[in-house]
Amino acid sequence: MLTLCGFSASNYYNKVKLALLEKGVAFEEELAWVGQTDKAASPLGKVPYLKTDAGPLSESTVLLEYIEDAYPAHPLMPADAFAKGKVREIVRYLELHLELVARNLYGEAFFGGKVSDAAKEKTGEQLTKNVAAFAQLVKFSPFIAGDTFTLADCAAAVHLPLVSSATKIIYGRDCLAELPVRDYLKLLGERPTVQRVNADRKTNTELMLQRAKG
Ligand SMILES: N[C@@H](CCC(=O)N[C@@H](CS)C(=O)NCC(=O)O)C(=O)O
Repeated sequence: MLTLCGFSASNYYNKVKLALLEKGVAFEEELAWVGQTDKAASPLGKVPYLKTDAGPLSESTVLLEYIEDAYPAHPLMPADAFAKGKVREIVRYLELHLELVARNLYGEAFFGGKVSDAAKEKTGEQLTKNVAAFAQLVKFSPFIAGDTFTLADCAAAVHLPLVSSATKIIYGRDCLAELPVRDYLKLLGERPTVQRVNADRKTNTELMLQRAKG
């Protein structure tokens, strides 16, 4: 049995949850807020982490690949080695070159903090460069890596909306505006799995905000 640990407001958590739902793999969810994680399971205290019969694993993309290897039915990866590499490439760009860079803005965009003008400028420059590179890789035909729903869509479904909204709030302009992200997310939103993830996210976000208020 698999237990996915973390909280449903987390986009990294939802990336893994979406893959499990898409594959139809049975799993349980265990609520673990940041600060209440099992350090033996996730040494950096980050969510998500996964408890498996063989032991725990951390890092969302490692979890995606583990689930793919352990449960090969309903594959979310192409069989061809090169096509698989292209899916991994998109996942990496999403995490490392879009999400992680845009995250510099989240303190001000979502959590009532302040980001310095210098940090905003540097982040903006990096995002402009990285989005142009990302645009060379993605297909949107209709899925992000081509005609089949893959792990790259699980990542895109959670990372792209946050990058869009953070840049809209901070710069007054969506850094992904040149890409057909809105239509793509609408298409993904027709999937019952994405609807479930989004519904749970809303409920859990309210809970998270209540907790923050004390
Ligand atoms: N590289 C990690 C990032 C996960 C991550 O940053 N999760 C956030 C919640 S959305 C978290 O646990 N933050 C607490 C921390 O970094 O200490 C992954 O892909 O799983």
